[in-house]
Amino acid sequence: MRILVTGFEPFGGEGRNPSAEILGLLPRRHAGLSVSTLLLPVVFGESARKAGAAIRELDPAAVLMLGQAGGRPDVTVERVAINLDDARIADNRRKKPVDRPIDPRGPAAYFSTLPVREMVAAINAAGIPASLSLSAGSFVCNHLLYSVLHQLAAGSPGSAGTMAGFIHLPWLPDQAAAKTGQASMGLDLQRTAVIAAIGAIGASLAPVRGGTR
Ligand code: PCA
Repeated sequence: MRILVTGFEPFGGEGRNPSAEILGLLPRRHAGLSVSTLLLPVVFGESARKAGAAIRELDPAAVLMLGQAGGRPDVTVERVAINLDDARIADNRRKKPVDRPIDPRGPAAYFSTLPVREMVAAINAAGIPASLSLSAGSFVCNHLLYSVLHQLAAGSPGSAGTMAGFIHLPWLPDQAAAKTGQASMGLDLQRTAVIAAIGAIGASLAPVRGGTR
């Protein structure tokens, strides 16, 4: 069985994004899962199309998307994606949609289909602050999560039963260094958190191991 882990390029004028840097630091296998990684552009539309193509090609059992949520003090496992693009800043192609549905015919929201509570528990058990989040925002991360869950719900070929969800990561210490009073977390802890979350996902898939994936 395979897990696809995605990360995002830096955006908003910053030089780093922990979600990009973690991709190269993950083990190739963990918790019974082969780990594939994909770096995505911080661009409405294009990010979702690239992820969708990789899901069709790889047919993973799970998709774990990662992004940076600067200012959050802990690792947040997102519970929900909403059908709304509403950008406060431009994406990396200068697109800045305001109050636009992602799909006018789509449902208002989707729940993550990953074992979110177990993921938080696994990260906490590794000694790292983490919590559930009720909003992935309305920028490219929410757009990607909604679009991937929408694609999977539509049962496009090669995606039957694939679970998907999102983790937002804090700023790295040097990103927060010049921003007075802002929270951050070192890359090594963030990496350990993501590996713990993959462990929880692998454990939740274990009962179906030996199936078609
Ligand atoms: N965070 C942004 C987009 C890319 C990223 O890493 C977000 O939270 O929408």
